Amino acid sequence: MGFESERGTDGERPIVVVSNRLPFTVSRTVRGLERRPSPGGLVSALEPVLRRRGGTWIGWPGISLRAGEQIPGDGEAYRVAPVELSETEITRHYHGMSNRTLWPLMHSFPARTQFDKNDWSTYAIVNERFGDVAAGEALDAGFVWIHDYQLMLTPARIRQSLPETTIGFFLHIPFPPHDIFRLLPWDRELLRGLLAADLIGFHVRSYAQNFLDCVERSLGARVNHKQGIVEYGDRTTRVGAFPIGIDFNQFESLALAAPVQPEMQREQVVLGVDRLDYTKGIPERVLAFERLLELHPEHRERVVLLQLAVPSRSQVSEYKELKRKLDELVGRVNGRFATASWSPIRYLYRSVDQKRLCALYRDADVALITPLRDGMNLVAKEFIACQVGDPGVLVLSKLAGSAQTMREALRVNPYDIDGTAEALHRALEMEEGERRSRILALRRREKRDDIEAWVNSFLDASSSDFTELNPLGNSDFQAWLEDFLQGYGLALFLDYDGTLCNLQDHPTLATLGDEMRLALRSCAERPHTKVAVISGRSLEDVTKTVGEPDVIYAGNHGLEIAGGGLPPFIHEDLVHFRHRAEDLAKALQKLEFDGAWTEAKGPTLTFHYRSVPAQNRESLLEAAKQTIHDAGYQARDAHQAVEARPPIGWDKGRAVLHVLRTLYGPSWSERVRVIYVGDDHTDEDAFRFLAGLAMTFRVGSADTPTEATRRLPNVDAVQKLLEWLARRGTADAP
Ligand code: ADQ
Repeated sequence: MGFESERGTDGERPIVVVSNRLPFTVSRTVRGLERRPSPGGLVSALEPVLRRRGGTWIGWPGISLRAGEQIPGDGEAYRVAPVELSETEITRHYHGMSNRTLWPLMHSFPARTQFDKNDWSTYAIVNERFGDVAAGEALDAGFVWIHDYQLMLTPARIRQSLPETTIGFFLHIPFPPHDIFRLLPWDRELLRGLLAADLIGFHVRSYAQNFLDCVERSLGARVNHKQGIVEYGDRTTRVGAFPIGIDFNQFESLALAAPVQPEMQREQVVLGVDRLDYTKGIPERVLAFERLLELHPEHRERVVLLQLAVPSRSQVSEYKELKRKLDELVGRVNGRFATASWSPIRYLYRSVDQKRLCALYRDADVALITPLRDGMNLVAKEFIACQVGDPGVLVLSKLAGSAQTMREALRVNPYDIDGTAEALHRALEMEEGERRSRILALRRREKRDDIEAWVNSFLDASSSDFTELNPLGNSDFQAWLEDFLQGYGLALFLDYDGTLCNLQDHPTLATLGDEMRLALRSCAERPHTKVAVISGRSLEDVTKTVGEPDVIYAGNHGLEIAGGGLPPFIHEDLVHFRHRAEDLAKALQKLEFDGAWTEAKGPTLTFHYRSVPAQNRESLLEAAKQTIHDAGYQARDAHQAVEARPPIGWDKGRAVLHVLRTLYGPSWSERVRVIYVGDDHTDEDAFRFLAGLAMTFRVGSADTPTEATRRLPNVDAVQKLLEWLARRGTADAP
């Protein structure tokens, strides 16, 4: 993983940036709408890039706009497209799913995580809205860049309308290990949402590895861990580490220009700068500072901890609680050690303007940055850029992403209060030579790997060629199935259209290829192996179309079964529907305009509208569904068709179980393993029903959700699987 940092040929093309917030907050005043810059790492990272390249920034403006209200312009070189959110949506999407569920979970705080189904559904709706606005803006742009955990389903939404556009996603917070991520009831949906992107970036390698683990273990995707490539269904996504940087030169020049801060000259200053967030480890930091004063009394009256905390997410109760706790803690430590002329902790609960911040960074003796978990942490980098005078010391939590590259910092475990106190002591005592060596090395790296380098490396990776995974083949099947099958017989269930042959305009055109036929036959001829083809076609049709002698056939989605030595089966309720089916066929035939036609399959029917012009489809479909309902049938959407099925509690899953019990008796699971391969929603019935009972494969596009264990990209992959199954364990097997 990690990508070459050559500039791409289209390095300066406009881009569409999508993030939860616009790069400013809009407020309504007596003078009308006003905008002020939003705080946070992301904005300072991306705004200069958009200004230079042009494009659109899509995000929530911070208030509900009234009809006709326009966001005031700023003469900027890029467009702004606001996404409107209602109060409830803000509560559920932002405060709820984003900040009460994903934020703590992704930072590995499962005990702080709340799960709420309504928050989740609003999250999905809001993500779709962002996706729709983005798709509208992205028609001309070559690249859409989506940011962060509030928008993990947005790539999939954009992909629905823009199949060819390059989509990148960057996660600014950690991606936790599989054991934590899978606590989310919606983990698979989020992973699928992300995999619609072409490129997914994380700050550091370990987050990328965690993600790869999750898609492999929870979705059954094919993964090359070393190269960071994921193949899921018919799509390939690249995954890599892109450690974010800062605008180094800007911080450096602000530090050079800022006047001396008199309050920084009296004592040695230990500086903490954070959003007030429980992930930042601020109480632990205060405790470590207290321990320093206990263990090394020589620092009393000589050192102060200056802690700046920007108010953040103050509506969420966890944050209110943190504020209260911190006020109390600071009060206690100050009460314990303060003297007439000295107070150990100066705590400012507010935002500080950038010039002053840079002066404080420059004049601080130590930056004490101790998050319990942090995606990257830009404060550490800003401090380094501002070291233009007497060099200070960076004490940095090893649980921040930035610690992965900033190895010359004194790295601490923030949970280890004594250890942090000792590191702080060492920092305060460090000689100038050592300080300078460490700072110089840190500065060199941060200057080189600045924000521009970050943006370029991500954009270059998005437009560069890459090696695809080796084609799906025997080694994959071996890894997935060998242990599963070992010592058992095999019952193999296969859908027909879209699984054993490609979908065609008319069912009569869908014939079995020679090689597929051979593979199917070889499987059926293997000892201890049963093959069944289970289709929506009528039993007669599928039996004739496939025409292999040793195979079991199930027609009408399993309502009728025969062949392969099995006693013929017809679902007992079907007798009630024969006549109704004939009447329904006549009623549907009356709707056969514009090339629509009815396929009568005995107890079930399919109304095909593939050749109907798009503009006439909706009304025709509605009429067909109504006709089906009126006849007492159930209407279900199929490939360019609608199916009419009798309302019998039966589906392909139940049909599979019937076959297994008839062939092997009630303890069938002691004798055979079951594999089911299918490509549509009627197979999803089987995937759901057979969960835990079978290994299931969904064929085709990665965009449709599936309950199957794994995916196969296309019909060719099904053929390869059958070939492997047929040869498995024999002399000519690989
Ligand atoms: P944040 O959690 O917001 O970002 P961080 O990377 O530290 O964390 O950025 C905070 C920003 O706010 C810095 O630019 C800092 O200067 C500013 N700031 C903090 N306190 C301030 C104060 N009192 N006054 C003024 N400014 C203040 C998320 C992830 C991080 C990741 C970034 C970027 O949580 O891990 O590094 O995105 O990807």
